[in-house]
Amino acid sequence: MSRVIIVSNRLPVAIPTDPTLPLTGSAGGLGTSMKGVHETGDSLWIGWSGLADVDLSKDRQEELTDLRYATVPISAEEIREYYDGISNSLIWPLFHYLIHQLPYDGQGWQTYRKINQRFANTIAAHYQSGNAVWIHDYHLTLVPGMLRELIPDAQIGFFLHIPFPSSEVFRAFPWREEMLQGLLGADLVGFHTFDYSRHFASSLVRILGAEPEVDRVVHEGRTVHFGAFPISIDVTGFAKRAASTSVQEMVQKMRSQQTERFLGLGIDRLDYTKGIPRRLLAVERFFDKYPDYRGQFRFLQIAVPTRETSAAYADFRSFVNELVGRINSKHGALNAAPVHLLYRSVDATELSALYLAADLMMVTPLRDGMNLVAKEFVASRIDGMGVLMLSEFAGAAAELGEAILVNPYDIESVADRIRDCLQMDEVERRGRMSLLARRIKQTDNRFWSRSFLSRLESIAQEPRVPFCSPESIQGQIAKRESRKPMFLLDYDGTLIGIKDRPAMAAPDVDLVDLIRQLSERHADRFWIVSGRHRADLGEWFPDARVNMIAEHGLWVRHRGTWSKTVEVDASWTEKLRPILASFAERTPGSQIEEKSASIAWHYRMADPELGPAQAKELRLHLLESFSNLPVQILNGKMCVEIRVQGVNKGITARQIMDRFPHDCLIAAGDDQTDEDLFKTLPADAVTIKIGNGMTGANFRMRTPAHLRTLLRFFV
Ligand code: ADQ
Repeated sequence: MSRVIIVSNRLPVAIPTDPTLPLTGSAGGLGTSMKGVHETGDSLWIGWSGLADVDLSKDRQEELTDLRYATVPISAEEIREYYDGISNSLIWPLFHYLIHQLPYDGQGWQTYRKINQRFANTIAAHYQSGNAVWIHDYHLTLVPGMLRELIPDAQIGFFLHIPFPSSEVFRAFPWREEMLQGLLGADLVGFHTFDYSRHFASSLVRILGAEPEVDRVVHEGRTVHFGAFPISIDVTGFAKRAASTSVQEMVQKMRSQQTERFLGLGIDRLDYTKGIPRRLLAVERFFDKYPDYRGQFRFLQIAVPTRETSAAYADFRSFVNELVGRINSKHGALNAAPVHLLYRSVDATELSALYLAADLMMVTPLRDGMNLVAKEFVASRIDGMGVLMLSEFAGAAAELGEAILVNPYDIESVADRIRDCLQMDEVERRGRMSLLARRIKQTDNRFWSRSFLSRLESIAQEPRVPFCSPESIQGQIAKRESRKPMFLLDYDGTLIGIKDRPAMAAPDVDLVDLIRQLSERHADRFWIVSGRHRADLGEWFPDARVNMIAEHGLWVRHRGTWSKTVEVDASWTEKLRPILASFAERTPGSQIEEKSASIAWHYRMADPELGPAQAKELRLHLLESFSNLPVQILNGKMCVEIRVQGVNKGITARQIMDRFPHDCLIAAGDDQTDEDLFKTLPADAVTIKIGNGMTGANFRMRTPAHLRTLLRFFV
């Protein structure tokens, strides 16, 4: 595997301000999961040192370089805007669906942009050809796009550690287009679950008007892949640690000191997304409803303080304190408190011992990208015991279906589930835990990073057709010293932009003039090749010198005379008309268009997700019910067209090519029907795809305006 440049907001080490003190590890899901990649492979890790406005000593710098870390300096003021402001006060709550928590003054985007650019510049400075760059998380969403600008051929992966919210929520983000464009700079965008990936695709449709498939989208002439790569943990490491003497002794000690029969456990960063208050309210309700458990059950919450500079987090801490006080005074006794709260980090041994000592692990976030605590708990239960209660809103729920899944907002039901878990018989407990253990063993953290990186590498091997400028294509054609170029040009989306309604695509004065000049100059070698009805084309280009192929090849107009290329029976359109009419009725904004031997359903004006979904259904229905008809179903641009078999742009274009001598072929088109044409042309033809989308063409241009610039070289 090639050298990997790992990029995250923070380096995975805590660097003391005192240069004489040693580096220590830092807690957090990302660091733990990526450490393996860094320690075992050839990699460089780029991130902020964690120290604002501090110049690291020379020795410290050297120490970091030896560990293959490179730092990005960030000042205290920049941290306030980029990290506390945009990243943690805006993106974090929004992506966790806590939209009411967004600040009124969303300032700092300029700084977010500036720091992202600094990261991109630092990566570019360390980048060597063939490296894979793996950028992490919501602090750095613009970096893929910025790096793509600096190094167009770079292999760039991006992984989001938090949820990607529904497009209905994401659209509230003020810089939504810019963020999506930034992410699309990557070759591969990874999420924890398929749902997040689906939400991302839906935002691409609704916000950028893109046309993604289930796991990819063509953007700026590149295919950007996306999908689910559920993060995991070092499963064997946790199991080994759980079996160690030090952990086993600690568990014994904990158990011997425990006066209650059952221990419930919560381990989280003290973050408002983790559902700690509602979890405590559920514990309170549990004691209210089942008072026999007083003195029988103790709930221990370990909450490591986090983002302490933020006011939202400080207020949150005092709220949690109040709740614990209330529950303890209500359900406690002189010598016993049913809820125990520790604000601190625990070391690895303590963490494993706690996981093993707990009868019930409560992982009940309101939203969580994945939640590694749930997986760590399962990996630690080498005794096959313990019950995992898991929020439906944690990404981990998509994998850990044998846990007791709960809705953390339904406090009454969580209270009941606590009792169910404590009463669960040993057979069920062991059964569930063994299934969970099997599941996480198959996909540990090494599997996660390997599958992401190998996917990224395989994408890099795919052929790319990037956007070209008119000048560069002209340069290529000039090399052939052609005297008789032949032009085969599609109309809609190629010579003119796609319009909401087919009837609105009449040519502008400039285009009419350009076509006239090209037709005059190249005569029989200049052809418009369109799927349009011949009446439209004839009306728009009355000049008899303009040659054209209409209705996907069924009609040809040469020197002003229309002729049909083949006799076809189009009586089948009668059968299809009512079907298309019913889809048009059910899909507001869509409409039917009829031609001599085809019928089409256009959905450009329909809802951007409903239209494509209905199109899929229509295609399926047609395939299932009308497979005996002599027709072909075409996937046009925002349109499903059913046309007679044996007619296509390629077949007719071949006849034209054979008839009129030429020494170079130039063809351009924007949709699936033009791919038929590209396929039939010889390998040395200059084929040009206009816009995004998969293509077999050998060049790609951004818009019809770019193609027109190219054509002006030939008048
Ligand atoms: P986090 O929000 O940090 O991660 P999580 O996945 O639970 O959440 O990881 C927390 C890590 O910190 C775990 O390894 C846990 O053991 C450790 N930890 C938590 N509290 C601790 C304590 N008191 N003492 C010691 N260690 C403690 C983000 C996303 C998650 C996603 C991860 C990884 O929010 O949804 O799972 O990234 O992608």
